[in-house]
Amino acid sequence: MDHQLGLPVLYTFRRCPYAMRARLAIVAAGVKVEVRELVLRAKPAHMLEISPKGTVPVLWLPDGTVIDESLDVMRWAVAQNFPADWLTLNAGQQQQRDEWIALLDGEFKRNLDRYKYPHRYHVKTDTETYTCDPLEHRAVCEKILVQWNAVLEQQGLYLFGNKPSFADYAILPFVRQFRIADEAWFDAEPGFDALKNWLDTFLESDLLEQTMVKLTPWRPGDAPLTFPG
Ligand SMILES: N[C@@H](CCC(=O)N[C@@H](CS)C(=O)NCC(=O)O)C(=O)O
Repeated sequence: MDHQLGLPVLYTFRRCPYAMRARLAIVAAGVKVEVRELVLRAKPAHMLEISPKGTVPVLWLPDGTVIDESLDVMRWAVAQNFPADWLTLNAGQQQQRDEWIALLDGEFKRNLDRYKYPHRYHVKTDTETYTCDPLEHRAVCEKILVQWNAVLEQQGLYLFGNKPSFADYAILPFVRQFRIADEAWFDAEPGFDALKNWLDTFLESDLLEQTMVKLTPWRPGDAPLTFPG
């Protein structure tokens, strides 16, 4: 189970937006890790041992430190080597970044889940019946996206101007997921031009391609794999 390559070990799941933001920062920073892809319904015992809450991503450093929040993995990666093409944010921008990420991880994600998987939120008991309406939740996400669209109209390609930053890559995997929930609707929706341009730039990027490499789920005893490969 140990660090055979002397590299940090990353437990990850390809399509998870939290794991994606961690991998985006790792690739952008030019850092190498040993990667262990998993399936959520069969998490490796070792991952659960070091991080009992059982969410991905989990980064396990050679000194035994465990980092099991995606934003902390991003922070760790950029602290190793700040990505050359990312914008360094001033104090005001950092505050704005933190507010946007809190909005994304809170209200946006809560409503995104109810838009994508309404059946998980229906309640039917003897005393209560609640049917989750996905379109109500889509509308909440849409209002938030309207705000970011307005920012992007002002700023250019990215949230803080023409260079990407931590905020863009913390947020974009979730906007991608929002689009995937109903691509035809999203693509036809008027008034999102700046946001669509931001998302398209991301979807077409080499960075995303490297981040989304397909891996076979890891099993104990497998030969270690590096990421990026
Ligand atoms: N706050 C955590 C959330 C991570 C998270 O919820 N990841 C999901 C996958 S997208 C997960 O592992 N869920 C556990 C499960 O579905 O069993 C973070 O930012 O790292």
